[in-house]
Amino acid sequence: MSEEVPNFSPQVQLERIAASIRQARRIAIVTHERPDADALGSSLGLAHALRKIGKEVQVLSYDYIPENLRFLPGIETVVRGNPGPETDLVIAVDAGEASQIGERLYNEILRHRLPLVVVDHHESNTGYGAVSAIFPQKAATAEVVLDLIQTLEIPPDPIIATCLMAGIIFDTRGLSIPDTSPETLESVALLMRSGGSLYQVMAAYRGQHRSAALRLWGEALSRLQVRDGVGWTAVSREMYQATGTRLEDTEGLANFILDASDIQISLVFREKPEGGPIRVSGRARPGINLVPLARAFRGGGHKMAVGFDVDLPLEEAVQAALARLVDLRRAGLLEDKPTEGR
Ligand SMILES: [Mn+2]
Repeated sequence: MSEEVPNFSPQVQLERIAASIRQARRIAIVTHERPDADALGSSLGLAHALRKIGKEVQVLSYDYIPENLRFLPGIETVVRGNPGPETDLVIAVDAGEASQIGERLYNEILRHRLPLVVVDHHESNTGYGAVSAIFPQKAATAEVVLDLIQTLEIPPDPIIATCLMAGIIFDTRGLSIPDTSPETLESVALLMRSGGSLYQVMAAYRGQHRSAALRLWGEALSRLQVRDGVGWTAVSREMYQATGTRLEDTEGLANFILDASDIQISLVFREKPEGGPIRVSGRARPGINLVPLARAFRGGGHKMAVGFDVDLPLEEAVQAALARLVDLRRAGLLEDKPTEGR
């Protein structure tokens, strides 16, 4: 693939992607592993739009679709599988690095030499596509997709609008993070006028937790520890058993803990019911960058929201991650230097 650095104006980038879409007939849309609302909402919104102009479109993902994203219109059309050799164009959305698409999918793209274009908002995007539209000033990839489908002169319908709105609402944590701009609100307004349901998306965002999940959170919260603005807790296999819950019932817990007034960084350590490494979710307030912590354990994410695995027993994993956090913080490596235009 080309190593092109995207230094064209946003409109030129969008025109170039639009041109490759117009030429293609069979299009595969791929996104990052462990897909979130922006990944799936952007993929599905784009897929619906491209079908409206006669394209044959598949959304591909090997990963489990989280329960709270099943409300996305068309979620049942996401298929596990590879883009076949007959694919004319692969569009990667919301994936900052080729590796995030997943080895299996990416290898197939390389093997069949399929043209790959990238639509994203991660500042860290490596520009792995032949053509890219990467707008770090956007709060969500869904906003970039909205610009793209407008460039293609496809008016958003209620289905497209709800999918894209989900990407924006979830990635901005309900329009609450500093990346939320007047343009973000204008995108949401446009999507509402197109028939998207802000009510439905917000309800899904707030999380329709089962009562069993609330009991699990209660267990986890009663064990919350706080030191120097870092709040952490651990979820053990016994806790899932006692409450009748699963790993995904912890979704949202790290954000919830971060809302405590005396906590600037939250970490939730989770055993998986089936065993394996400890999965860690980290969240932080503006001005803190958790990516170096995630990288130290070969994970990744955004400055204020990361995920990584620690291959140790639960209590040792907690101690290892906290020790690394303290070291990085002391070295000043978790400070988020202000960047231009954000
Ligand atoms: Mn995103």
